[in-house]
Amino acid sequence: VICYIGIGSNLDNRRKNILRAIGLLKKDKNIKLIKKSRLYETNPLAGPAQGKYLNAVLKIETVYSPHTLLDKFKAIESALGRRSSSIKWSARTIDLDILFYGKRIIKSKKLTIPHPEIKNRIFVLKPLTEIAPGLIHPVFRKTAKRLLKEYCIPHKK
Ligand code: PH2
Ligand code: MG
Ligand code: MG
Repeated sequence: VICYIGIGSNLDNRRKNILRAIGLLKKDKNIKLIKKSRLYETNPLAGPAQGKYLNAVLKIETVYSPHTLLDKFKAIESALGRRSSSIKWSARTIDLDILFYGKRIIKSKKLTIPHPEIKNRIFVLKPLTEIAPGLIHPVFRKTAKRLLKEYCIPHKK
């Protein structure tokens, strides 16, 4: 199954954290890295005051189920020293989010796919459009490029 993954870091050596996470993903025989966007430096969106992020989006292929993939990502996050915080959207050494899992729409206690915040997050839409401009969001039925364009619409006078 083709999946798109959001990756971000705003603590310690951000670039190193992201490269290490990608290295661990590549090591997994059940995950194939197909494409990766550039790294983007982005202002923190939501949450308490915190430093800027580096963000990227990856295209992978995997045979893991969505929940197994989530568990693998959590294992990589803790291997890279991510501390669990009670504060929502606080600073983190590494964050791996499943954005899309094929065309599947999933709503479980642990997992909402597509990721519910995609359309509100420039730090996802920009790198996603770089690597997959024509990718269609299975809920909104719009391409990544279109969602990026709609993120900020000029207002008529
Ligand atoms: N992740 C968040 C909250 N805010 N802001 C930026 N720029 N990049 C992120 O990856 C990010 C965020 C929660 O996961
Ligand atoms: Mg996140
Ligand atoms: Mg996350």
